[in-house]
Amino acid sequence: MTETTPLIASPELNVEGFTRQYLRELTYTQGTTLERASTNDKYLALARTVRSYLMSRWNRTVTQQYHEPARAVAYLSAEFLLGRQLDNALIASGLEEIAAEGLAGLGLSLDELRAAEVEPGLGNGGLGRLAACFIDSLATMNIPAIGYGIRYEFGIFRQTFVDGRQVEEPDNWLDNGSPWEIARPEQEVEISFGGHTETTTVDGVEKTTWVPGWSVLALPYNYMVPGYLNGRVNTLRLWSARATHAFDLKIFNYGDYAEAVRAQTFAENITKVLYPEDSTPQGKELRLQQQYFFVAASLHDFVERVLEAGFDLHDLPERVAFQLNDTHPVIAIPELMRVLVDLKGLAWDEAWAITQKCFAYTCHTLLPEALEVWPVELMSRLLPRHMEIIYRINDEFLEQVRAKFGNDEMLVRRMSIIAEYPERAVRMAYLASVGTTKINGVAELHSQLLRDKVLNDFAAFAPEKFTNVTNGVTPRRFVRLANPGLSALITEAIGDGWVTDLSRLSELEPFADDAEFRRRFREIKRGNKDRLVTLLKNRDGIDIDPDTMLDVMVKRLHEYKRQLLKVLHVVSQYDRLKSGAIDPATTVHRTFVFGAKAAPGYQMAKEIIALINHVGARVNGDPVVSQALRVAFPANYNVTVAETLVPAADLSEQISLAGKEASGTGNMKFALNGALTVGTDDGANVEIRQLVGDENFFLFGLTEPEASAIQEAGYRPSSYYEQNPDLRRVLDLIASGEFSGGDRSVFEPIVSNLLHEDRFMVLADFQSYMDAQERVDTYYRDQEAWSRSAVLNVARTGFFSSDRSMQDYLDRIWHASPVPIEG
Ligand code: B1N
Repeated sequence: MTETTPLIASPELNVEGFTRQYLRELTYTQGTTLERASTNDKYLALARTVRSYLMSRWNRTVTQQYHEPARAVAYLSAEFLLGRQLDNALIASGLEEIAAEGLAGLGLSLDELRAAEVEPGLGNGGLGRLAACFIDSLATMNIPAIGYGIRYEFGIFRQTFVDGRQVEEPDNWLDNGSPWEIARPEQEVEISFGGHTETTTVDGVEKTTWVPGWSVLALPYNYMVPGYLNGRVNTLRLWSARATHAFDLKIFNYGDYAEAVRAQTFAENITKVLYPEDSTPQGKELRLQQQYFFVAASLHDFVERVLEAGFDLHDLPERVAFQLNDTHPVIAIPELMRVLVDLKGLAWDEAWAITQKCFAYTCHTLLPEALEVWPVELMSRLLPRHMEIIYRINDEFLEQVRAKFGNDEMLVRRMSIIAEYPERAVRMAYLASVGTTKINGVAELHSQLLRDKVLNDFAAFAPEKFTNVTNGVTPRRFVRLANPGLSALITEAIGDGWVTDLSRLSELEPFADDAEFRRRFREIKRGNKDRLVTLLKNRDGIDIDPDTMLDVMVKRLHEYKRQLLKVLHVVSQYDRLKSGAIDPATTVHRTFVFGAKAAPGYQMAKEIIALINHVGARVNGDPVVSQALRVAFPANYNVTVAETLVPAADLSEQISLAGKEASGTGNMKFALNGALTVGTDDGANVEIRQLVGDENFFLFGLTEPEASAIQEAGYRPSSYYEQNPDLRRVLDLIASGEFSGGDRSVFEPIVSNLLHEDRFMVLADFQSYMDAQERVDTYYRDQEAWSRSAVLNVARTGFFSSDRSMQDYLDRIWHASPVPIEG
């Protein structure tokens, strides 16, 4: 491709240039005037203005990639939880101050307009947000990378509370226009499903073809992924489903207009909605359709469009590393085999060697029920050719297992990609383990447990495949953007290099002992609390007191994360304040902030939400208790809320049962913003504590080996109830109807589950948690000591930048190198 487009300069990077471009967008794109424009018009014009500054960088990046192809990373993920785009684009383009000034000159407020953006909630929680952090880091580190995912028409549901219970509403994020995406209908891809396979023998060679039953179109939408001030803009490509034209036409020709429109709807269903399950896949047919849909479109896109014509596919591993974000895209493995063998005519063994080299797999869980399996019946019906390919992969793999370990049929059955019970099903994590070069966990402890427990047979078979990459978060969004006050203080102290090299935060260490620095640090924290006060007041009508300790637990609602343990602590404090055991005047005043969505079908999680809200109402309504203790549970916690909440927090609650949280990433965001952690020895907490030091972290609870040992010996939660009078009071109080208007039946299922099952050992860790909270109170009274620890948390957690995670993936898995953008 020779470029003949005359160079169109970006708008000038000054207030005048910005203002001119803004008025142009308002006039020519929005078709309105300053006087008539709605807030949404003004926001859209702003978004397009900022976008126009990044556009030539985007073009330059794509053109350079075309002329100097290098090994690229293709990150395949069913979720990208991006958060708002405007702010990030503003800092990446260096436009922040210019935009604020330019808008002010027109009588507009940047803050007001940025609040008009509806965030794309195309993910559930940590896994989706991690993908968004990773592509931000790859762009900033100048790595040729492309993200591939799904453009859900409805992202994660909007949560509201009715009588304290969760109600889900559709997330119409596209309703007000979507200025950050560019559709490329001419690059659509046809994706097929169903039908049957046919095998013929030509010149003694067997050849199988798939004769599909139906197909849909995958329409790509491109999103900019701007690097931070480095001239690179990578691409995130999200696929949307449409009916095929042929299908339409055929029905139109029969004259059945209504049927043709129905077909359209049927096709578009595939990308209609994000499944709101976090860690508990439901095995729904539509979900498998989604997975195959985006994966097949992405592989096709890379092979047929990104690679130059005539590219020798034997060299594919030199040009791409496909990273599989959990098992959701693992169907890509048999799909690439199908492309190479059936469509491109490569021999099976060659194709298999290429496939294994191209893929790597990240596992994000330890819960056995979270590992995806697809019934063979469903897989054969929807993807008959892929099912055959999986069988052959499995047969050859199990032959190797026998060759290596002898004819241990128990072992062979354990390692088979096909499970036999309770029904025949494809174990996607096993397929991923067999079909990739590398398998990684997301924190040291998690990777070790993967090797020792969840995938131990596979680790014995191919130990060299297993590695760890501890998660990270992007410092651009979660420090620089979310915490402007702290960012300015850090930059004043050590310069601004930390934004792209977070390890430099260690240079802050000496400032922990500087009283003036600590005073300013506290002042910033206080200012961040004021921002949160305003947000919760305006958004939720919730009043919180910025002079209390902000004790925050925000994450998906799941029993293993143990929001219940936090509730038991709140109830215990309530009880002690009410009974006079502690004095509301002298105790440390706390605001407990919760944020959590429950999967809509997860009953127990929804009961726990109701319990939090009911306890909150009782606590906040009690004239004595509420002097010292308040509960705030804003509905619909999302990335946008996190950006105000995280910088305001004093205490970060990371209290999962040891061995259950793969990593956690909220834990990193809080520590980086100077909250202290009360946490178990789980996930990345382990590494946070090692780095910040025991004296700056409130550790409690069983270790993973201890918890496992108790489980093996037979865990009896009621024994803790019987032996601990404090715990008994708390559980009895909940059971008494104290928080349910006297109705004892409402929370009975929760209490009874804790007493008789308690899968995640809440009762076993209760006392240890209460003791840790006692230490928190004592420490918080010494504000100098507390803020010293808080500064040290910031100074010592630079390791948790997603830039570092990306460097680890590059070194251990991808082996790709930076390509700076010229010009
Ligand atoms: O992935 C995060 C980790 O920090 C968390 O510890 C982990 O819980 C989270 C099915 C998941 N694991 N599995 C999921 C999400 C959606 C879905 O449909 C599973 N999310 C995690 C990042 O590594």
